Amino acid sequence: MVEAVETMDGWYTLHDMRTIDWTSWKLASHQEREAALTEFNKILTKWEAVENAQQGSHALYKVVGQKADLMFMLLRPTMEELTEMETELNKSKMGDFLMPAHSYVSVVELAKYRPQKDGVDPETLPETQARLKPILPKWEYMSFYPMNRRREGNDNWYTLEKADRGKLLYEHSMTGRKYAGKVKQIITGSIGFDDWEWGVTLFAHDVLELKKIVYEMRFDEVSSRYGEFGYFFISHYLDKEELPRYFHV
Ligand code: 76R
Repeated sequence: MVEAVETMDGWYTLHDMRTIDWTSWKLASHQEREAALTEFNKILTKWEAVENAQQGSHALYKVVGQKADLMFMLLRPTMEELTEMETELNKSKMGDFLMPAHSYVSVVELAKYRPQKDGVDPETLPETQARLKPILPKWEYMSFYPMNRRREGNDNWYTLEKADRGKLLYEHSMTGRKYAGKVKQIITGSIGFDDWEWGVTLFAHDVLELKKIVYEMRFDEVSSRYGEFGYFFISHYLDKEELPRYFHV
């Protein structure tokens, strides 16, 4: 039996994708639409206060293509809070127009593959804590996709020795570093929570960098031999101030 890897787990994460019921929205009265927007704005302002107090984070993106219209990425210290946020949204007036398109539940994850330095548990370091409880960068573009590690014949991630997995992930991280400042990644673990093993959330200023990093990583052994990928949501940032224009009909 090979040794598992210890994970460091941070904030719980919900990717909540919605399709807007534009037909109902257009049929609603001007007053109803205004009231829905005002209340929605209030909810977002409340979430901003939580983020400013570093008790969670959130971001709202517009999905390109027909998979959804909006993608909320929500992070909180407990899973219960995520349910509360989802329910609050559903009960709000705007909720009447936000049809579920997809969702993904996970938790921010870092793996302890690297040997401990000077006997210091990396989880106690402030930089680790900041990565486990990330304030989302709100860069222009966000891509979300789930993935698995393969277990097929000779390509079985889960029968590899821990040191070998660590080496492959180290090589992978070297590819990642080339994109410093261009792509920010948040890896969330979803084993036991959702249908795939990890969620990958990438942020970029230039959307093409998202294609470039994912393509380049396909050639890293950890992806070429052991990576299995789900579906992709590609989206661009929706600022709170932009909401009246976005919802204007
Ligand atoms: O501890 C660390 O975070 C640094 C080393 C590192 C690990 C352990 C690292 C660095 N990653 C790690 C783990 Mn990653 N990552 C992905 C994807 O599309 C694809 O091919 C893969 C999707 C991207 C784009 C990406 C980016 N990484 C993981 C894991 C968990 C593995 C496990 O336990 O089996 C997954 C699923 C995963 C996937 N990774 C980096 C990046 C980038 C940009 C870095 C460099 C970060 C930096 O050092 O600044």
